[in-house]
Amino acid sequence: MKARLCVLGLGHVGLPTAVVFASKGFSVVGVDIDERKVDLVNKGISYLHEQYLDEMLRDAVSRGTLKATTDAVSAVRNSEAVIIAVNTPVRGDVVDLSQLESALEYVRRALRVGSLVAIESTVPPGTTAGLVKRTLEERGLRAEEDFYLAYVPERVAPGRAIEELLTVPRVVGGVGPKSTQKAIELYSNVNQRLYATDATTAEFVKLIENSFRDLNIAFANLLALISERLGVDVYEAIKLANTHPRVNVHKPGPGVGGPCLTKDPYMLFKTGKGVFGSDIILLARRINDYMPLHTIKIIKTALRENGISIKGARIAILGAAYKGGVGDTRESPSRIVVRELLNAGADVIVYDPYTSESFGAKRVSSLEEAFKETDAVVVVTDHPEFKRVDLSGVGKLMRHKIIVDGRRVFDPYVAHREGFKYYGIGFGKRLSF
Ligand code: SAJ
Repeated sequence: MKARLCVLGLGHVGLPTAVVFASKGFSVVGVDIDERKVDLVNKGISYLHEQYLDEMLRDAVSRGTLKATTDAVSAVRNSEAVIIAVNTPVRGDVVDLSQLESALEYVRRALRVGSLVAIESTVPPGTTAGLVKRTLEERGLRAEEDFYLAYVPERVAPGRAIEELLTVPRVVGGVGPKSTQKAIELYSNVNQRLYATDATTAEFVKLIENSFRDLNIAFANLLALISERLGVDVYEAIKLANTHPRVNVHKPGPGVGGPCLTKDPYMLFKTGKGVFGSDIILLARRINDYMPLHTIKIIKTALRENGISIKGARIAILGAAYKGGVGDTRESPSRIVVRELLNAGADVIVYDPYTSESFGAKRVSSLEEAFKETDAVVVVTDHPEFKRVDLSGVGKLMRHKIIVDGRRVFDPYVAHREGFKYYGIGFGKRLSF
């Protein structure tokens, strides 16, 4: 018989995690303070847009392997393993661990002897071996003797959570060797590629991963700005640089969004504050935060060069989501682009096939409507649907054929051939209009 497992926090990480363990025969109880989420889960309905999640959730609930509740204490009391996947937001300089602390309070009260507690929420290095262990030991139980404690960072990208939970390697760091072993035993039921370490290293690894990506994208964005000055195409330059076997520059774009890359680097910065060179993390954040504003600059240049006043110009934004293929709009650069254009008096419309969010601008529900009578189309999100747009068709609908491509979803030369005035982030070449 597989262990009884409880997952505290039914968010973007917790819900797919609960479903995946339930699909492997565990008896899982998911806990959330949000009654709406609990009700939906118990009805077998997912509130997240995740591939495979709907069917797997329905199946787990109908087979009785997954239940949801708001009663954390009973759920913990009846479980041999507890996974904590609550939010740990960062606001300015402050890491808000209040949700983790309240989850720990329930666990502290109800933890069974011999149980495993695995933390998946992103936390400052040292938290599991420090605050978490201290809190759980308050009742007199000892980690490594009476219970086991490990940090197991989540690595799921929203939209591909199920697939990534099953296939992306995981790092498992216990507060001692027995805890690491117990956590490996649990997670090996859903994932075969597990790497053992200690809890603090695992916490550090999580911050390294997202900060590395943020720094790499910031470098790509810097190269885009330099390319515009040089008169070259940054995509071509990066593609060629990446033919070097030891180079892997990411893609530039109109900004970095989502809940992870916009937050975790600040946690790493705080951890390394005062260490020589740690400012590089903040500088990368600043570059990435600047990119939506740079996009506005390009839009303004495009309009000016074509004799169009931004006041009243009809501008279509393709994409509200923070990245391609998902409807998630958390920290999306699109919000900033829309806000700045509305402030400048433009008539802004937003089209996103994955979400109805439009950040206060008008929303349209088809590509045709987005292109119709517009002065400029701005690509903010690299949704696959945008890459398939037939430019010759939609071009006929526009008032002015101007494209500002933030994600290189269109080939500049094809657009040019179709009579568009093409502007792109990092596209410094001047195609003769
Ligand atoms: N982006 C670029 N250029 C790129 C890649 C991404 O501008 O070359 C932008 C995206 O458009 C998006 C933002 O960066 O706005 C973040 O997207 P993402 O695909 O890098 O990542 P997330 O935030 O969806 O998920 C990340 C992942 N981390 C890494 O790839 C190192 C995921 O594996 C983590 O589980 C997740 O953070 C998390 O929860 O921490």
